[in-house]
Amino acid sequence: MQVLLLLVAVGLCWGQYTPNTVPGRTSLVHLFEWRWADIALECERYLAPNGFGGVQVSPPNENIVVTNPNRPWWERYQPVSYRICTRSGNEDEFRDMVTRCNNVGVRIYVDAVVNHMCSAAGGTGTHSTCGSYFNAGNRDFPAVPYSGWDFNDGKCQTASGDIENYGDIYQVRDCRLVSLLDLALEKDYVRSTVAAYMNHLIDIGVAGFRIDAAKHMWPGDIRAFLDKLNDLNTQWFSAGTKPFIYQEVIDLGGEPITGSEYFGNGRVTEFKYGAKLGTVIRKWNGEKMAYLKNWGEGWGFVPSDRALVFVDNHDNQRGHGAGGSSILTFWDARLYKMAVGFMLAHPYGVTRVMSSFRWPRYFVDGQDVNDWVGPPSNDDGSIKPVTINEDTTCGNDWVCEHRWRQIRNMVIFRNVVDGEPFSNWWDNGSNQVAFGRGNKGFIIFNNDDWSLNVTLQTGLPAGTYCDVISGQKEDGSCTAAEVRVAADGMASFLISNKDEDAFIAIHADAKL
Ligand code: AAO
Repeated sequence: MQVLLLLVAVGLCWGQYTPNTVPGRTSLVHLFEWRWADIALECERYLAPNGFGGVQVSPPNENIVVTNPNRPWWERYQPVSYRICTRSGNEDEFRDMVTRCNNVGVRIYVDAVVNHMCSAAGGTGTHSTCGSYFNAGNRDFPAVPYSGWDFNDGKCQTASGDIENYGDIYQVRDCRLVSLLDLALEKDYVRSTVAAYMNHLIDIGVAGFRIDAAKHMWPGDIRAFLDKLNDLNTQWFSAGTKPFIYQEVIDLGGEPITGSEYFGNGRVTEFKYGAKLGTVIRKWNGEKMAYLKNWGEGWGFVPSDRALVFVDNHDNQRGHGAGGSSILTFWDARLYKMAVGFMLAHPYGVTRVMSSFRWPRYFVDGQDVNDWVGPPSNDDGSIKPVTINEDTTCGNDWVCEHRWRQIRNMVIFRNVVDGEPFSNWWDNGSNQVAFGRGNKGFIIFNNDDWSLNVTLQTGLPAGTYCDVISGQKEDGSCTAAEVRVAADGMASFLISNKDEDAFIAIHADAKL
């Protein structure tokens, strides 16, 4: 018992499992490919006032410039150095963003691409976002510096030098992921260099890291560089706080490498979550929302306190990575809002909301041939700013799902019900389901092809509540549907299957 308590205490101090958000804020948003200047503004004008906990930013370190195809989004996953210098902005702009976001209580999480450098076929020259010279063929990255000694070429046993079989754990860790030069993280020099890069970001004030391609690194090697990390900057975090760590490990089952191998380092991305939720909401494979009663560990997911979850991410929204065609995205807005609403209402995991840019999706034989298209940009390749329309949506082809009323209000819902138990589950045996979060919130979905008309126990105190999906409470009155909860907690719900949004959510702060 004492040992257990000690472990719990140590775990709390490590903090790599907790997102280090300010109290009462729970969700992260991935502002994919945004400029630092726009993120700083968004923290102040939108994320803080609406209770967002933090932002996952695109990789901030210098990357290769790819011109064939023309400036794909994925060039940012091919590092050339650890200088803070990308299409999103330079180090001054990055610092300004971190400071301004932290000052309004919104945290910044960096996507750390430390498994590899650019492709073996990356060529040589100064075609990098800051003009640093490199020679991929010679494994020479003087701006770090890394040289031939620092890569796994000698260790990988495949003929191509690339990962050829995900069933072989040695290939997956020691060979090149899609030809990306694989760093030798067993070397103390490489570990220290990676840690120095991350410490630079920690000192600037970031709250944690997404560890890209964690599956392709040995868990012990990740541990080794994490052990070298500083505590977070005490200008915004209490002394002794460790960075939040979530590792990108795609484990859909069926491969020898599992997410659980990485629990010692921090959380892991639970890819089953979005893949399964998409299947259920699409009603594929005979799935029904009624089956969501034991959502979470009951579906074979990692423990809730080790999971980082999302409906879609920057890869699987365009057919990269894993998850397949069941993944819901902004392209399927009606179902997407339901899925994100369910995720944000449900207590499982730390939740991340996706915020995308629109691209000219074009399918040929079921494959999106434009899956590479980069962020909205000008002719010179610079990323276009995120403009804000009068109706609060975004311009310049930024989708801004996080600004959709239904999604933004569910981010607030999750904050209001934080710590409350999953309660009062109801289902009709089909695709009409409802559940509460203690006496703080209640949500009900109709994903059947007929109307829902039911009276249920909400667990909420008596009163009139404003539905935060069809509208919200503004200046004490409700812009949308109202729900009357009786003295015994019961309330009646009517949801047509033809409604624009076939779900209703109410919570303590939406009481009139
Ligand atoms: C680009 C080009 C490549 C070129 C390369 C170098 O597309 O053709 O060779 O440059 O010139 C991103 C892009 C890549 C891009 C790369 C570098 O997505 O297209 O390559 O930047 O510019 C694996 C990894 C996972 C990775 C994912 C994309 O495990 O870590 O692939 N995600 C991260 C980032 C991602 C980034 C990188 C890593 C690299 O989020 O944006 O790449 O920094 C299986 C495995 C998965 C594996 C997938 C895809 O999944 O389990 O681990 O993900 O395959 O290869 C079923 C199975 C499921 C399986 C899936 C697909 O669903 O259940 O397990 O099928 O087969």
